[in-house]
Amino acid sequence: TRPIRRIAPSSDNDHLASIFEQMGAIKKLQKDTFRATAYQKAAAALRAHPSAVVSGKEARGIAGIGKGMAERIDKALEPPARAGGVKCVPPQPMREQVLESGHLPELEELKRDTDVVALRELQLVHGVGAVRAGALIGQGVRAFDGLQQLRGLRGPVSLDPAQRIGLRHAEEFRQKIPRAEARRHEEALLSARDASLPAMQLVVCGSYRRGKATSGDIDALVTPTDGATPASLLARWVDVLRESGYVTDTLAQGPSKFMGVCRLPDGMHRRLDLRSVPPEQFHFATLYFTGSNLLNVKMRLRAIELGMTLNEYRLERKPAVDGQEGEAVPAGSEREVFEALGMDYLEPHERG
Ligand code: DCP
Ligand code: MG
Ligand code: MN
Repeated sequence: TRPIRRIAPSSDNDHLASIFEQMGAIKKLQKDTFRATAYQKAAAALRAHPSAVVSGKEARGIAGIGKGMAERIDKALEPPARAGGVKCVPPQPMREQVLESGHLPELEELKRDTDVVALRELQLVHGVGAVRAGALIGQGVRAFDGLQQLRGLRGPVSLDPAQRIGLRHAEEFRQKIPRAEARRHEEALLSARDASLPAMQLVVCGSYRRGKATSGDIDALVTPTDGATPASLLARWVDVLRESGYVTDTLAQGPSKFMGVCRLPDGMHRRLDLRSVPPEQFHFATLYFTGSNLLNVKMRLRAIELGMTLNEYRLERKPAVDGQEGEAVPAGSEREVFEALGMDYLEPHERG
């Protein structure tokens, strides 16, 4: 009973889509069916779109995104006004952060509504998104009490296995990982690597690599150094970590991505994200997986200005003829990616 949900091939617009799903769910709760539908359509269009949308103008070209939604996309992509930064692009594990950081002003206002508070609480359960949370509220499940209710609930409310795991660890997942603990996760991962898979490069990325005092989860990137495929490496790596008791649950697993739960022998359950890439993508993936989200958005925009495309896999020049493959710009380090974009290099702790 392990691989649970398939990971969609492109999650580039997840952040925008979930903001719109939030709005859709809220409008539905408020019986504003017309707007609810518009938001849901826009969210679905964004999820189906194969590449990261970086402006409202660009989004206008997508079926299902009209002028109003395009304006909201621009607002949602705006860098945060407050210094010291709320994140621009919310990460997946805790959907709460979508609400916490959405600078869509309408969303900010709505947050005070009691149903919306409930919507947010329920989404603390990993895997419970706006749609499911809205349905639960419709059944009278509310706020944090809702979590307790949910545990005993039978019948019409069904939770999939990943949602059950999220629910089981909900209180622990709410708590940030202190840096000292994150460092011990890094040590544990490195020694498991040394003992079992020495032909693997490993770097702990995310907020930990950016030097943050606390982290929401542990993000680790691996690449084979012996010609193995990233997929076989990831499968073996997860097996090693599961056998040692470090990985306790799997939320979703694909060929290059693992989302699950881990814990140190004496520690709390923590969210763990693993990614495995081929060596030629390693520096692009390190850059992406280190973030911040906001820096990633900035760098992608900068690439577009220069007629290039940057993503977690590569940097390429736009092809002269549409439909042809773009010319890849190689990078032997993160620094070379910054250089190719004409940007000053930022050390990880300077990346926001
Ligand atoms: N990332 C991104 N866009 C997303 C999700 C993630 O660019 N929608 C990138 C940048 C993030 C990195 O992946 O820094 C890791 O994602 P996390 O969600 O784990 O975010 P952080 O590690 O930065 O913060 P946290 O401490 O909340 O985990
Ligand atoms: Mg993280
Ligand atoms: Mn993560």
